Amino acid sequence: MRVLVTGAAGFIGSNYVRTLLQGGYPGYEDARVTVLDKLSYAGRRDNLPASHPRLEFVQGDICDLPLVTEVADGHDAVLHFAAESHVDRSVDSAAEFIRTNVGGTQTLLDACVERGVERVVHVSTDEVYGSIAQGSWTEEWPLAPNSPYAASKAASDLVARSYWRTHGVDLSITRCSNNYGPHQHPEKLIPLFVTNLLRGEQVPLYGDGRNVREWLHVDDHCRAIQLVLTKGQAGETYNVGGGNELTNVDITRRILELCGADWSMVHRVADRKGHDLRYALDDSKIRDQLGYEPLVPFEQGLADTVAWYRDTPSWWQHVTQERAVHAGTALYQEN
Ligand code: NAD
Ligand code: TDX
Repeated sequence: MRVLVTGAAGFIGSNYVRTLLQGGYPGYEDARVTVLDKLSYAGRRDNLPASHPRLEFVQGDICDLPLVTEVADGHDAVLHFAAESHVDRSVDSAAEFIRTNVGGTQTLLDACVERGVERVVHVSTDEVYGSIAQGSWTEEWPLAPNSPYAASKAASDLVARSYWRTHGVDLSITRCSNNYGPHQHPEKLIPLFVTNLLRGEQVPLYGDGRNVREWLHVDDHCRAIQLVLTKGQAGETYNVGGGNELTNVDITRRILELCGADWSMVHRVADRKGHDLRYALDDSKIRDQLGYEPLVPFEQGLADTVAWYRDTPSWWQHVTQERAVHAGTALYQEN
């Protein structure tokens, strides 16, 4: 078994590959992995083992058709994580999101068709459904993305679906809620707040902080992706949720407590443009059909994540310095 994993120098893909190489997915203990990653600002080679007998790392762009076609050759399955993933950056500038998330997905799938890859999982997000005031989204819910990031992911989902319908690619799509865990770039809420507090700095809470997100540990997301890879049906989409629904004020309080800080460390800043109020998934399909259930208790997962950032400053210190250059733009304007 040979698996090609795109974007696995990033947060979620690297978690998947590390677990796979550690023998964490039954039946895949001997699987060989090729990682294709551009190493954008979000990708880090050191998120993966420096060398491993079952790992090959290729630095390259999923939009580069000759390269992707060559790399795809001989693989049984493709797991497609590579994307521009941060909403605020897409508000600043959308072009790279459309290029990578839409064009890159189309290019990758052309390569899969050309090289006869047998199985593809396209990793997507709950944000494609928009925002929901009450209740939760099933997979049949209409797509109504609000940010350029979410729109680019929705477009890529439709491109992916079309390669199943048109070219007969055995492809499934996953749509997961907000992930948290180690190795997440400090531009996202949890690692940003934790690393700011560890440096004795305030945390920037957008707007009134009443926006709701459903937080799922990255280990649970990756196990769900493995289930979809091995048991999912072609042409089907699977929501992956079951995390904890919390307002941003609630999660901020928990992070403050774990970092030994209080509310005086919160800096209210201008709201994100087009800020989605609430995400909530109905994930009964993957539970009932594939036997998924999240295993990491939220309190434990969050405490472990804070501990990882506390114990691994060498991983994030230089990244937060880069972010400081970005701060001072519209992203962190005061109310
Ligand atoms: P990330 O930003 O941490 O990692 C993205 C990776 O893709 C990086 O290693 C980057 O170098 C690589 N990449 C970017 N552009 C590329 C290109 N053109 N060619 C090759 N590689 C490229 O993202 P993440 O949080 O790990 O998210 C992974 C996937 O999961 C994305 O598709 C995202 O939409 C989806 N997702 C994320 C979350 C979340 O909470 N983070 C939730 C649901 C779904
Ligand atoms: O500094 C901040 N202050 C703040 O209040 C940041 C970075 C975020 N927020 C708010 C905005 C959101 O309501 O916190 C919430 C979470 O923000 P992000 O961590 O940026 O995540 P979100 O926008 O919800 O999107 C995430 O989940 C779905 C991922 O980044 C996406 O890749 C994934 O698809």
